[in-house]
Amino acid sequence: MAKAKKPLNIGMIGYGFMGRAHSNAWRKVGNFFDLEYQPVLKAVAARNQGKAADFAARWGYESIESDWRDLVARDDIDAIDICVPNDLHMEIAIAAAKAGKMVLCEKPIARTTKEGEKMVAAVEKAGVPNLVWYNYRWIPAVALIKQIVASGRLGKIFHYRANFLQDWTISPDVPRGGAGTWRLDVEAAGSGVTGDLLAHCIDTAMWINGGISDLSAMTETFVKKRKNAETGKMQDVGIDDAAAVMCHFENGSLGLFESTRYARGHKALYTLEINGEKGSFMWNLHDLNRVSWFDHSIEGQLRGWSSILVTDGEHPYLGKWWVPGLTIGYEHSFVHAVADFIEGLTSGTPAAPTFRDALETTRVCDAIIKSGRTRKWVDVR
Ligand code: SOE
Repeated sequence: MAKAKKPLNIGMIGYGFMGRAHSNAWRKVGNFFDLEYQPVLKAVAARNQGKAADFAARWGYESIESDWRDLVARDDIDAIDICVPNDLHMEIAIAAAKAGKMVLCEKPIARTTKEGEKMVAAVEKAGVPNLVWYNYRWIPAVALIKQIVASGRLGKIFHYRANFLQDWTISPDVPRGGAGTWRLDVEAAGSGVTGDLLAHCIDTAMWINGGISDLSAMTETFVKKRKNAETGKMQDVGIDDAAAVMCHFENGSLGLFESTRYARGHKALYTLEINGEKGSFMWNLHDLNRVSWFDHSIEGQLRGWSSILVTDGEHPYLGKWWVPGLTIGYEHSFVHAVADFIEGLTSGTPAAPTFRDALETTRVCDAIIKSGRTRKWVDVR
């Protein structure tokens, strides 16, 4: 008979796109991974009671709260999952840590490095487990790249490049503020594509290729005024619509990054490539189960790019799913995040990225915004 699992009571704050992605992960993880703890969807907090009740009914939360503070104060909650706009991350995370809760926070950790530093201090002072949901790390093909690069198989690394391209804000009618479109409100988001999209590329890049020392960035705001979703009045736009960055990594390699919401035709195209002395990898989100691999050690005539379908039991996480050859999707990255987080509770080795790890990404994002404004190279530290 399967061993009884300890409950891990989850308090979710927010019910948007990420609230759904995380709730799905909390629900599924125990069906596929053998873990000491079983997540229990205890409560969801949101200001709109009707929407919170609908969300709770759909995803199986036992109860609802209208104020996140009441959720944080509850004795029956072990972990707080923050799925609300960036301007609320700091206050909630600090309150949750003070209440002794584990804290999981949507990316980016905060609007600025300063806010992120306070969050890191709070969770570390309280000694509570913490995680930031940079979900693309948990795509098996990306995790495979990380493993092989870490093994030294690529030799010296020369280049890392990544793009994250979308096109959903081209229309000047998209408002500033509101559900989903809070990403266009600099007060709520902190920055535009830099914190929202480029942050994913930076997180994966530093995970695979190490820290970034200095950078030079070009940022642009194509639509300068948008309607405020609440007041209906036209307002200046404070976010970056597009960003292009060149940087040095601490290992001596060069980085190139681009993100935009103005690449017509691209909905969510995240691509990455790493080139080393002995080999290279390429990956893109639209073919997320595949990795292209070039191995220079193979004899000349047979040498070339090969395409690995990352679905074998020996590939990261895949042994927990179906049988070799059967693919998985975007949502599985969140399930893997939860599996690693819970595994970390048992092993005592915290899953990454912790708040401290994710703070480094925000530090780089802040340097990008600064460089875009000043048109100068910026040291990250
Ligand atoms: C923006 O459209 C967005 O939803 C980001 O907020 C997510 O982090 C990214 O994974 C997909 O695009």
